[in-house]
Amino acid sequence: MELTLSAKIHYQNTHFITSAPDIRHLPEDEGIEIAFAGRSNAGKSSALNRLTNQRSLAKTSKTPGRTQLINLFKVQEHCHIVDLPGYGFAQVPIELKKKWQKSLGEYLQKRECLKGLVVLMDIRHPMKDLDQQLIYWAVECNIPVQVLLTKADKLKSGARKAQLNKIKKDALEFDGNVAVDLFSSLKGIGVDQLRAKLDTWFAPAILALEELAADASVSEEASSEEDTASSEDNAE
Ligand SMILES: Nc1nc2c(ncn2[C@@H]2O[C@H](COP(=O)(O)OP(=O)(O)OP(=O)(O)O)[C@@H](O)[C@H]2O)c(=O)[nH]1
Ligand SMILES: [Mg+2]
Repeated sequence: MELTLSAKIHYQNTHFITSAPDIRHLPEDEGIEIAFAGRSNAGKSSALNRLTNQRSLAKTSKTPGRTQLINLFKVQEHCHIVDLPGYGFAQVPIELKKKWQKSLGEYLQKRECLKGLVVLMDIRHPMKDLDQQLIYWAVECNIPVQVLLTKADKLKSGARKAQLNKIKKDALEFDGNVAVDLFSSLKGIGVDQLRAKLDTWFAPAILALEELAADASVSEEASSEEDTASSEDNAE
């Protein structure tokens, strides 16, 4: 079931919280977290900046492997986004690669608050081994996946559609909750759709907060009624 929100999430309010060298150093496992993952240079940081309408919330770079730390951002109370370090960067020593793969697997399996994974792939080089591995892990852990075919502006409209259809078909192989969409940070393609998807993933946290607020105002009303009743009693 998809939840709809009465209150809008303002992605432009997103702000940086902390950088962690590995998942053990992330803050408390609470609320709802959505992770952005993908190969180095796939366009993760650019997508985050576009999503939040901020020029330099996440650092972008022409040199692959720029984001080496796990960066945590807060969208609003109990709603977080994580920018994971890019994988598949050729110049990284094999030992480091293995260590990172291990901790990525651990993060997906153990982080209870992780409720959605956005996997970004350059539309011209999608579904590499590590992309597939990551999606398999997420499906196994029942985490919904949104694949974004980034830099869609690099292909002409016909080739773009053909690639989207091909990858949508490939994604059926995972036999899980795996959606595929086009994306371009440069041209703004797919941005509203991405916000709508994140809204549905964040919805349980927002609804829980709304319920808490409603409960608080009901109990406040009840106590003010009691106050009025007792002052009437006193007046008698
Ligand atoms: N044409 C085009 N270029 C893009 C787009 N998104 C990102 N780029 C370029 O791709 C390069 C890498 O973008 P980043 O957003 O830094 O990629 P990243 O996935 O965060 O990279 P790492 O942090 O190194 O893993 C930069 O030169 C961006 O300007 C896009 O939508 N269209
Ligand atoms: Mg980055």
